[in-house]
Amino acid sequence: MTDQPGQDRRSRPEQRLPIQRPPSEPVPAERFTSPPAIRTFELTPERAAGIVRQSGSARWFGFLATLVVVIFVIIYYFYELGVPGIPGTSRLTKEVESQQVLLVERGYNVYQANCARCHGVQGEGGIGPVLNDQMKLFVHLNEQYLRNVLYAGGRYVCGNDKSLMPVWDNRNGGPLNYQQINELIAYLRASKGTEFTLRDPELFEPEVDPGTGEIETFRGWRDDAFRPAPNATAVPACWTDAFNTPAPSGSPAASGSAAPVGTTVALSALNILFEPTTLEAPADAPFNIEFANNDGGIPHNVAIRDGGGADVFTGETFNGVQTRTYSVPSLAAGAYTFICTVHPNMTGTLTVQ
Ligand code: HEC
Ligand SMILES: [Cu+2]
Repeated sequence: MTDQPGQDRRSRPEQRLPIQRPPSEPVPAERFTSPPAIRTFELTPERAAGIVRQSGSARWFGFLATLVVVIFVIIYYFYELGVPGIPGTSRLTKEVESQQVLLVERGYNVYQANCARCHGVQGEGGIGPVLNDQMKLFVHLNEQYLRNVLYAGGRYVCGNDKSLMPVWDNRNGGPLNYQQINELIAYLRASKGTEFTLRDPELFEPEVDPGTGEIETFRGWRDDAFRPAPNATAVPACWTDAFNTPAPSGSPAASGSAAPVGTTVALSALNILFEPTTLEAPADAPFNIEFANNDGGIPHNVAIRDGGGADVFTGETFNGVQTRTYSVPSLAAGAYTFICTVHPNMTGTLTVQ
């Protein structure tokens, strides 16, 4: 560069606006379309590599997304239905079981409130027949039978229209609704192997034993492992038939036809109770019991047990109203109890002296 601009200015042609336009040329036809570089479909190697990379990761993404869904479905399947071969892993089964437990726990309260006074707190029997017998629970007391008995009342059992057991189902005029009947049946058939929580009948809160501070529990009656012996006699359809068979031979059972010898004591049964409940008899001498069953259509008998609970005499069971005289063999002095085999709640004391 020089510091003499004048010189410089002189040496160059002076440029002034407007600048002269260059001579116009005819425009090539191609200028009206996109340039050939854009119109070409060929891939550059970079672009091709980019596409390959992109679709590769898209495939991975799709594969992983599908995998997540598939794994979820499999896990959920096993979560709901349980892992094969591992018991207790199925959510659905657990749900069903907890529903069943709830039914049984409610059924316990329904039973204690309505049935225990006749059938015993543990189903051991009383005015009504025993219910906790394994042989009975095995087939006789099945769900449908229980439904029928509760619907029709005690007359369903032996056809006795004077049966002491009323109708329970409210579709037939009884006091229990459909749900309570289901709960009862669940309790009657509940397993011995399961421990259930005792709950307050109104609040349904677990009952706590005030002594130990622990939650009180109960168990069902039915033994899951029970199988009747091959030669076992089936439970008769009518429960009293089990008592009407004569006492086994060899036992000192008496029949009404034997001629009375020795002292005779009178005993009667009315409304599933003995009257009187205390008897006296002479020691070491045979005596007779004149037994009047005044309960129409209801079977009773008299059996005598010694202090240790062993049977010393079992009288024949017969339906009322009837009177029979039992001949009792001589007994040693002591205190005995007499019971009705049919109704375990019918008891009295016999003093032999
Ligand atoms: C008033 C006493 C009484 C009450 C309360 C009672 N029962 Fe009974 N139950 C009987 C008598 C008695 C029989 C026998 C039927 C007959 O032959 O008369 C019987 C029979 C039955 C039988 C049939 C037993 C068998 O061996 O076939 C079942 C089951 C039964 N009761 C369940 C119940 C249930 C469940 C309740 C509570 C809702 C209940 N009972 C309440 C007196 C009672
Ligand atoms: Cu009886």
